[in-house]
Amino acid sequence: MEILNEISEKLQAGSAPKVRELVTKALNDGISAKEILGALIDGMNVIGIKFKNNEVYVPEVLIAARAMNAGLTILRPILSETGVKPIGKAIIGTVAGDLHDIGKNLVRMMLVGAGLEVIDLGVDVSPDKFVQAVKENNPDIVCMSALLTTTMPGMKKTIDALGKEGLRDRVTVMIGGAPVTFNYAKEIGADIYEPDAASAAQTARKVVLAKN
Ligand code: B1M
Repeated sequence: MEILNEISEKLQAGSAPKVRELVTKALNDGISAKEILGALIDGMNVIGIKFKNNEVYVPEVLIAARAMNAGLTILRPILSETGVKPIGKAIIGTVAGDLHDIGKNLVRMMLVGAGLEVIDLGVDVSPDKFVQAVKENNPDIVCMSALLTTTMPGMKKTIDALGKEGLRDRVTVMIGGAPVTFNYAKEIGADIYEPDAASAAQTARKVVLAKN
């Protein structure tokens, strides 16, 4: 669909107002929020490849990320629509030292869409902060996101910190993010690895329904 290509292109060009306008138009034209989300992710992927190849630099990536967030803000209420009482609780955050939050925000939205109450701790979340949030909120699931190979160890540190405080058995730990793998999850003692936001939400729903 032409408009989906246009959304992807405007995101790559970093035009938040245009992305906002086109996302609204696409919704009004009856295109599903899921398809529009696909176009936004496609655009961000192109930026990711260009960033890797030094064809674009941090400022361009930041303005593309801002345009992505402009689109996501419009899709959020639709993707999160449930209208029912939460089936369980999750806390989510990007681990210490890591400021990437687009994927984490997507997972958060999809979790809400899957019927969970979500407490978002934001980015650069230390193991202590995760532990404190588990003590305060008693969630069913702790969700951690990492986009840098250098920050992935923060996931293990958080799992270890939960263990130290005697909280590990109370929560299911789910991890994800571009460099994270199933094997890494196994290695550090996480319960679940999911590669994308939709699978993360589906699995979280299954887990909390089985628990509650
Ligand atoms: Co960053 N960055 N970045 N960056 N950045 C990457 C990750 C990188 C792969 C780019 C590259 O070199 N090709 C590279 C990491 C290399 C590595 O570690 N191996 C990199 C680097 C190096 C850096 C800096 C160090 C650059 C610098 O300053 N020299 C720096 C670090 C800053 C820091 O965090 N301390 C940095 C900075 C930035 C920006 C600030 C400019 C910006 C972030 C803006 C923001 O998030 N608000 C940025 C961006 C945007 C990217 C890329 C281009 C795109 C990431 C993204 O948002 N993707 C990225 C390249 C890439 O990934 N192709 C790159 C879209 C998003 C939807 O996907 O987050 O993967 P993603 O989420 C997916 C899945 O992974 C999954 O679901 C989502 C989709 O369904 N998922 C989960 C995510 N979390 C999950 C949790 C789950 C389950 C699934 O369960 C709990």
